[in-house]
Amino acid sequence: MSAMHVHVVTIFPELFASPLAVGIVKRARDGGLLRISLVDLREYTSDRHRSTGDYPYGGGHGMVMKPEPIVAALDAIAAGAPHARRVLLSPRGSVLDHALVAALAREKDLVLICGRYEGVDERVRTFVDDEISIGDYVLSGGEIAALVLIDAVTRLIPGARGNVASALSESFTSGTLEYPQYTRPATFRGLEVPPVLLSGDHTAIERWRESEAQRITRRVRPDLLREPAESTSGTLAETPAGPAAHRSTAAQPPRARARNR
Ligand code: 9D3
Repeated sequence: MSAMHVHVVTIFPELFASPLAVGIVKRARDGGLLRISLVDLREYTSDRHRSTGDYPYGGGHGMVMKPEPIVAALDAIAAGAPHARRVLLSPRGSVLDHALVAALAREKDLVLICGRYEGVDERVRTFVDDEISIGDYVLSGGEIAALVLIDAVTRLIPGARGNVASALSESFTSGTLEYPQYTRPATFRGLEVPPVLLSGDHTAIERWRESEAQRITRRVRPDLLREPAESTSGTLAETPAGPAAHRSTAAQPPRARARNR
């Protein structure tokens, strides 16, 4: 099994060190299941000031990411990984969910492009396969979103966690939230562990866990119980033509568009 290779294009490579040096991600890297290459976007600038952003045509506040350094970095990565799936992290993307994480986890090479400033030049989208957001709130850039994506994808790489059975039993594959869990002591500050969990009756325990999971999901996330989560294999909503058009995710059935908001 050859390692999955994630290439991260960013102006802040130093931001990635500690999150990728602990836990399951560290284990996957140390075990040769995951390789991460941090690509400093400034290395692909050509002007004296190593600029990665510029003022917006038409006016407006803030700066826009210049297209040349990003596409130069993509070209350099493509020299070694011509089939890499290119993902732009952006608030305009489709929202990351388990189905999309699972699809990404099947790739050999991923390129994650982290935007900064007020966004990236629109023409960059011609060179990417997917545009992904991690939720409807504003971040300062794509880096933390890229870390979220790497973390979630790594958990699904075969062998990254002890066994594959736990991957299948994980929440969001099952369609409900998790049941309540307890460990010792049996009484903590007057709070008791539910007696059924101490009963040794494994059938009763299983029934209790299922009903608790249902009750909690109904209260917190009723949307998870209504529609079964649908597969999202691709997310590039616009630009059906261009260099990305031949890729597996470019052509989408109309229903995929609905997830793009
Ligand atoms: C005025 C419109 N703003 C969009 C909501 C501008 C803007 C704000 C922040 C453009 C880019 C950013 C930086 N955010 C990301 O790069 C980003 C992000 C996010 O902000 N939320 C959720 N997911 C992501 S993935 C990348």
